[in-house]
Amino acid sequence: MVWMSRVVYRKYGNFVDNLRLYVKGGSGGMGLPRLGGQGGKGGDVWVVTKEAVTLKKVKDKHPQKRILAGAGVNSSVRALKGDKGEDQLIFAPPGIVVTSDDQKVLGELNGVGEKVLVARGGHGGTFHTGYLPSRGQARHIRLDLKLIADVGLVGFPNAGKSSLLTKLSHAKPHIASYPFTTLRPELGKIVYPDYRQISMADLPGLIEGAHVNKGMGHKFLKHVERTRQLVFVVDVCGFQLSPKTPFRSAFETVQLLIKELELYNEELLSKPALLVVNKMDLTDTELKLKELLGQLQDPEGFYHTLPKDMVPRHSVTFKDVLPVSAATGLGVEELKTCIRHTLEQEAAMESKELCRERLQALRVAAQPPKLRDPPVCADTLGLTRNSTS
Ligand SMILES: Nc1nc2c(ncn2[C@@H]2O[C@H](COP(=O)(O)OP(=O)(O)OP(=O)(O)O)[C@@H](O)[C@H]2O)c(=O)[nH]1
Ligand SMILES: [Mg+2]
Repeated sequence: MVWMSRVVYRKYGNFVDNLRLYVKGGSGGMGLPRLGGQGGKGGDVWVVTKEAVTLKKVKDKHPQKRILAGAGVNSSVRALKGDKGEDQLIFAPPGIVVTSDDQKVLGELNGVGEKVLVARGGHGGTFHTGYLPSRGQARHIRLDLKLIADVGLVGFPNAGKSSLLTKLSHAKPHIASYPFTTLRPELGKIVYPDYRQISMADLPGLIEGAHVNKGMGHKFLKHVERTRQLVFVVDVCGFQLSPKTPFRSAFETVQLLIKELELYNEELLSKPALLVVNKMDLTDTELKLKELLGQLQDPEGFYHTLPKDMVPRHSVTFKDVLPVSAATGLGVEELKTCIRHTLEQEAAMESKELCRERLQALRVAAQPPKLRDPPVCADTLGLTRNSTS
């Protein structure tokens, strides 16, 4: 057991999903009062996204976690205008959020080649500054990695999330019969016969009390914040972490998952969600499934089995409930189709909404300018409403 926990620690230790760095722009160069020379500007520090980079690599490249851009060159008789100091580029993986220590979001970099300025270089000395340069901006920044997947798998440990990902995609996550096999998010791609691809993220299992730091799934929930669909995976036979913890039925695990998501960020519950009831190859599962479906019809009627503080404030209406078996492949094709269908439905709704918004904006823009000005704002609203009705 000791050996196993060491392996587990080593594997987890390799995954870095956030990093705090000290960044400083270069100081400007001195001006030359005698000849009116201007010092060079200090170099800037940028975060730039690049393929095949991980935060672990960034950490290894900058063990001191200090990144300083070059100073601007002083003005001299040979070169009255000093050269700019060297910029520093921090290469990071796409899907990164850059924040400052005061929680201000400096940028969200989703695609390859996007960049954000994190520390500005100081100005070179000029006539206006008495030929004295200014210092570069210095601060701490935080890089937070959020995987960009279309679909996120959420479930208790051992529910079969990784087994499902293996069945649906070419990903090869580790699968085992003990809880917390998955220790870091894994990405897989579902490829359809017409070559349409949908990416899916398998996350470490959540447990009851994850919001108070039990287990480790909670800290990974940020990775589902950007997914467009959630797939809840539950073991039809229920879950028990250890003999000391209560047994939870499939219905209870669904509710506890909803509660944990709610406690993390209520907005997650507004995403379209599917419920996968796994391990349908085991015996007596039809009966258990029937019971679960009945309970889901009227969840409030069964809340009394949950601890009071774990009763969800919101109920989730699943787009579909799919009985599957990751072991035998039962229902896996239906799940594949359903995931795609739900995503496409959502995309169609989003584009309709977008069209409506653009049309609205066009109509407002077409109004005579006087009506669009702030003092007659209420009228404008009135007119806009009339024009849509
Ligand atoms: N009988 C049966 N066993 C399954 C099925 N799906 C998964 N299992 C088994 O359940 C155990 C857990 O499967 P995993 O895929 O590792 O579960 P997980 O949800 O990824 O678990 P964590 O990574 O710990 O959160 C393994 O022993 C699997 O072989 C299924 O459909 N039927
Ligand atoms: Mg797993």
